Amino acid sequence: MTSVNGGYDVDAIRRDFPILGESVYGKNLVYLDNGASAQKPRAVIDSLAHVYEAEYANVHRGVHYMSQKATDAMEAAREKARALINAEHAHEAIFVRGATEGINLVASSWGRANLAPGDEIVLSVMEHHSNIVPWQIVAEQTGAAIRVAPISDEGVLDMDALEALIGPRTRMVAITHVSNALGTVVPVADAIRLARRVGALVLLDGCQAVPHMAVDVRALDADFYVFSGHKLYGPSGIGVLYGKEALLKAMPPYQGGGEMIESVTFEKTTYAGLPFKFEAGTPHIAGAIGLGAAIDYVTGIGFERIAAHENDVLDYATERLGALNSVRLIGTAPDKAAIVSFNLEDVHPHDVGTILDREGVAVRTGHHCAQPVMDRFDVAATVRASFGLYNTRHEVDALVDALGRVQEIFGR
Ligand code: C6P
Repeated sequence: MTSVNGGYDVDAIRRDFPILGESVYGKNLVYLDNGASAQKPRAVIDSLAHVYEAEYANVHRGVHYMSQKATDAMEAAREKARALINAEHAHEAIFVRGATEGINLVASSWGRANLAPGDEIVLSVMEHHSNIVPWQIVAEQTGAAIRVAPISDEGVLDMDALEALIGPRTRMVAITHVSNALGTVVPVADAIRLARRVGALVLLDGCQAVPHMAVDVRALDADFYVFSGHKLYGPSGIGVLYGKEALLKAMPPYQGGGEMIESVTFEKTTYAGLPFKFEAGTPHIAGAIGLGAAIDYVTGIGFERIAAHENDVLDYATERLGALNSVRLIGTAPDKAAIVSFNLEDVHPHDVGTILDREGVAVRTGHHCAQPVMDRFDVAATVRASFGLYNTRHEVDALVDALGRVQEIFGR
């Protein structure tokens, strides 16, 4: 079952992921919940074990050998994160717990320092709650207002409406690069051009983009970009906030504590430089190093090949699901990445998910932390299959067969 994509050997790739050999309820695991979190290749698992076996101590503090070794390994991982998104400087890559913390950091630090009553933050309808709620909190604290750009029935961002919303009061445009609920790829470069006309900043939520495509923050001219390690085949509890150096330098710290200071007295405390100013406390050392291993893994395969493979699986899934009369696809944008959301007639998505699970097929059901998207399509929830670099057409067949089982049970 080798893919036809330039020698992309999906069987060999699958063997890199031990968990894919597991069975659930006596069936082969068909893991189609990568949008929630991706599985880990042996290289990442080994790197975590290696940290604790051979190079663990606290970082940036000790003069001793092990501390030095752990520090070097963590800083090497930061350099890998820099290269992954083509940032100019490694110190523009701040290690955070994940995309959620990255957005909260910007909303809180930049937002409280720069927003005033009358200022506007522009979001889109298809944001994850992580890119809505932090802005609502800072809007409440500063008197700024939130404006929301609509999407079409296909789930495409309405660029005319976005253009009309971005005006002289806009200070920040915070939008997703790829929608987690719909799979839509947003033309973020165009959105950034619109923001530039009025001097507004742009934060891109790259959580669902970074695992599927090459990202170049400099070519995009993004001001801030966030992603989570666990969706990129790395550990959970670690992610990256990219910010342009000048912006990060001007921002006040988000949290205070060890590691982020230059000197502390009760009279006056001065802060460390980048990236440490934003990394208070002992970081997720092994997580950062494991994320570096994950970055090596995906870049070793290459995003062009990953995208070609995943798009083939996505097209096949769209075709097979679209051919079922009982299926309503939700999110049919022409440009999509690795996600297919749908409902099955009047069967509740949770019932669908539960039956699929008994067939060994793992999908996510619910509102996907994107309730405004559910409201937009007038549904309470959807079933979402989200693909990764190891999924196959054969697994799409398993999903479709399992949906047949749902229809049997519900007498459809
Ligand atoms: N979406 C999903 O099943 P964290 O939890 O911080 O790693 O990522 C938050 C987040 C932010 N933006 C987007 C676009 C996301 O998809 C997510 C996480 C998962 O869709 C879990 S809710």
